[in-house]
Amino acid sequence: MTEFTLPPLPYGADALASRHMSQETLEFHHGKHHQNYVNTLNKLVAEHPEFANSSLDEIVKKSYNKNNPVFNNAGQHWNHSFFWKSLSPQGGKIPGKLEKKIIEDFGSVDAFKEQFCKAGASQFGSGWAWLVLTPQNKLAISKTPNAVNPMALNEGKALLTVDVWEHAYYLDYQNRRAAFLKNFVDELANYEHAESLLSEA
Ligand code: MN3
Repeated sequence: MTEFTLPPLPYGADALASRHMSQETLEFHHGKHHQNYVNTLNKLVAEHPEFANSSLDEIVKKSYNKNNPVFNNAGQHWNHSFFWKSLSPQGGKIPGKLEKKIIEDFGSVDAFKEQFCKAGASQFGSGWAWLVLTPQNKLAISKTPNAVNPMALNEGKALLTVDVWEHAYYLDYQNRRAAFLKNFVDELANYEHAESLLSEA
């Protein structure tokens, strides 16, 4: 049977503190919240043999709108694993190829950042904002509630995400989600990783 594990952070827990995501936030978010989704997913998969021996991607797709407890934990495991890769201690710098595509599809880098932040700010309650490459090969912004992601919705390939649930920012920003999102696009976002996914597509 597939046993899912918590992926280690791709940087130290204190590596983003100078970019306004504290060690305490990362330790709780990764070590407690994400670990809990992994543990619950393993327990649920053991109880639902139809998901045994499936990859995480397959479980996300098969359980969406079919088995909410499995989907919620599989989706959150997928989304958080992707979120850690969407952050970087050298974040905020947009490499050339991605910048060119952003300007083509949004008009300007500022317009992209504005739309991305607006999506995150307007997601009521918990959820995610995404930069996606659509099947038509266009960049697009998406927002999803709770554990939902672009793969479950068949919206295209996720390039970048930010968690807008309060546990992602409350210790550092209290209720100021807009300030957290602005800091994400300017200081934290791993655009190098987004560009590498764009190149693979
Ligand atoms: Mn979270």
